Order: sequence, then structure tokens, then C-alpha cells
Amino acid sequence: MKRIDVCLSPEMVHLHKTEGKVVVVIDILRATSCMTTAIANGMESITAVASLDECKALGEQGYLTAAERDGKKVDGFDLGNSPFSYQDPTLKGKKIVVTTTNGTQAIVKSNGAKEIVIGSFLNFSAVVEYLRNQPNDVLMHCAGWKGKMNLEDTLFAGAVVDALKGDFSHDEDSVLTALNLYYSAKNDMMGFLLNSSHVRRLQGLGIIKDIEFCLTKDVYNVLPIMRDGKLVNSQAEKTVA
Ligand code: 3SL
Repeated sequence: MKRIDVCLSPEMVHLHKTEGKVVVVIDILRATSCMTTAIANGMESITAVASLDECKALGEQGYLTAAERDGKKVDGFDLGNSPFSYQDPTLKGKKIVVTTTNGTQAIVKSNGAKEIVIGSFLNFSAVVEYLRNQPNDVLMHCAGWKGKMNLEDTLFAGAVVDALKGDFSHDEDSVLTALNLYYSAKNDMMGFLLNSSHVRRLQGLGIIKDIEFCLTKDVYNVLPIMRDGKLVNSQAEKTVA
């Protein structure tokens, strides 16, 4: 049987094997929710980079740029990190380069994987279906906050493991942690997360509606997938094939 594992923070990813696995990168608030929204709204590709300098350099080559640090948009870049800014119809067909505090760092650190896909509640069922129907072991890679684990990413990992019961086996305590967190939270995720560090951080910045949106399941039926260093719509590949 295929196996599934959960990495609670990018600081621990070296302890998990990524080679030969599908790695699902998770940054519910808000990087992977933004990426899902961007691809669902027709952006051509997303290049995730670790540093502001790399982001700026691709901007000079004509990419649209998005940069966030500590929850705030960085001055001098086109976009910040709100999913609502990616619903703008004028962004359709555009290539974007993105750097965020944690989400893009987790993507960069997933580099040895067989495949990298983007997970969020917004595309929950698309992620689950993809993982169910492919042959490889899976690592759920939670972006957390500056190396520490967080509740919302772990919760999502638990929700996916729960949905895949019967398709995957597991034996790590990080998986049980994620599952039990999900069972505690599933009937009221917003209420469960009210005291969490990043919800409090975003609320302190006046960012409220993003939180509720990012916790909504199945708004979009898309799966951003890494191809040649860029995240693209996996469904576009099927249309071409
Ligand atoms: O850290 C990240 O990658 C961001 O998602 C954080 S924030 O939600 O934009 O503050």
C-alpha cells in the first residue's frame, strides 16, 4: 500500500525522504491558497522563489511580481499575498514570480520530490483525488511559520490523510498529530483557529476576510503542479495531451 507522511515544518523536511514522493506543499494562510486562486483564475504560471532579490530579478525579465514578508505586501512589488488580489481578470494568462515568508520557502525546500503539488482547502478535493489516483508515496509538507509548526497547515494535512483512509498507510506520530488535530477542529475550523498565532497576526493587520475564504473547502477544482520549475494548472496538461 502507498504510504503518507506529514512534515510539520520545513525545518524538519531533511528528516523525511522527498525523493520518489509526491510532496504536497501547504500554506493555508495564505500562500498556497493564493496560488490555487491564481491558477483557478487563469494565471499561466507561478514561479516560487525564496528571496526578494530573486523575485525582483524575474520582475526585470517581465514577470509580474508578488512579495510578502510578515503578512505585509513588500513595497516595490506588484502584488502582496491576498487570494482576492488573484481574482482580478486582468491577470489571466500572466506569469508571476512569488516570494513569501514561509510558503515559497517550503516549495523551494521540496525540490528533491518526484512531484510537487499545491494544497489548500480551496482545492481540497482536487488534491485528494490526485493523490488517490497516482502511484507514489506522499509527503504533506506544512510551511508553518518561520520554522515552527502551525495549526492551520497541520489541520489541512490531517484532513487529507483522513480523506485518504484506506488508500494509504502511515506510521509516523506527525500523521497522528495531524489527524487528531483535524478531528478536534473539523466541525468549527474558524473557531478552533481563533487563538492560533497566524490568525491573530493577520487579524492584527486588519486581514479578516482572507482567513474565512482560505478555510473554505472546494471553491476551485484545480491542482497547481510543478513543471520545469513553474507551478501550472495540471488540467491544462490533460487538455494538451
Ligand atoms: O508565510 C507565507 O508564506 C504567507 O502565506 C504568510 S501571510 O499569510 O501572507 O502572512
